[in-house]
Amino acid sequence: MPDNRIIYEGIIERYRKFLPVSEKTPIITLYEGNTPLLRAKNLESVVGGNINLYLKFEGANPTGSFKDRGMTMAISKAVEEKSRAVICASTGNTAASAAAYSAKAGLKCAVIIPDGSIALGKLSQAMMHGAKVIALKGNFDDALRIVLEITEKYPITLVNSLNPYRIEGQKTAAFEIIDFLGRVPDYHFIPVGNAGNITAYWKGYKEYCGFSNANCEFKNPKSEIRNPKLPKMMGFQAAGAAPIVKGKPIKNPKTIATAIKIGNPASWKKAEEARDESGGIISTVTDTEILKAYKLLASLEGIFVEPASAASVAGLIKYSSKVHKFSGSEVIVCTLTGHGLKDPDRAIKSAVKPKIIKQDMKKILKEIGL
Ligand code: AN7
Repeated sequence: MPDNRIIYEGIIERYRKFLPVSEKTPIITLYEGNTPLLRAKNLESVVGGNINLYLKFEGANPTGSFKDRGMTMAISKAVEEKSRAVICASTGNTAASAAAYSAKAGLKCAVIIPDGSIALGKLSQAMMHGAKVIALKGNFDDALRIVLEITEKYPITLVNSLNPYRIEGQKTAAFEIIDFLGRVPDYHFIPVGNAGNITAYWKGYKEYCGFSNANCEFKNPKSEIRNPKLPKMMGFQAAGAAPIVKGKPIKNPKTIATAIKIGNPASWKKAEEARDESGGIISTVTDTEILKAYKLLASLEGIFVEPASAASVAGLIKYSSKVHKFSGSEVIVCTLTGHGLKDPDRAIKSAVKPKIIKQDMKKILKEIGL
């Protein structure tokens, strides 16, 4: 009899050697990570050149975004450190993830969200998981400032990406890409909001390839890696919320991609380091470009993402049409950060509405085009 038992493991168990955990760390997991890295042949022809395009679909995580990788670490460490409560400011996905992992761990969870600026799916998740949801009159940057003030003065654990365990967990996405491809990509395109994720991927690529800091025991763990050169990190902000590109905080950030509607990113400096060390760029994409990529992903690749997630693909399309013609057989990865069901309003606004028809087969067939 073949042994067909399915083994589930989260990112902590899978990459324990690379993470700051010990036998004493209780592992709070929803089996996050191990997300699909999909070859995107149909989009390759839109981008042009002879590229090999892969999409890292982080919407396949348990709460529907990449935040789960960092949250399993942050919540596990909070429990290990005997914390009783956690708090975050959030454009929605961090809140949904913190609420879910806190529910699993039995921790009290408070989330501060910008009133009116978070997608319905995310809000419903935070509410259903029993978090204390506070809608702040203000934007994300105001919420983060207040949360930092609270965590300085009161015994409550910060689970925003300023919590270093979040970055540690999120770096595992880069590990998975190397494990799947057997090499590092040439380019990595990624949306940038608070800039935690670009920071995490860059750390992950460096550590896994043995270009690591002194703490990493693993030197060249993958001798079969054919291309140890590290990828260029290509970050994209929404044009109306692009503080890193503009070189100054944006007071009133504006974009339909509410997840990345952030005017003063927490990991600003680290994102610039990732850009500069890798020889990459941080640039902008307009809402129109984001929505175009959002629709292409759904219609050409069968992948439904939320608008912010499409910033990576929008960035790739823009870069390849305006800046750099890919000519060789470059390996390119785009991270798709969150699931399309997070923001049903935007989807319904972006597509053709269903037609209402009486119970008449002929009319129905005509409408289908048969
Ligand atoms: C789908 O949930 O900041 O550059 O509070 O939800 O690491 O901030 C979300 C960010 C991209 C940007 N795509 O990542 C939050 C929050 C999606 C996101 C980003 C976010 P970072």
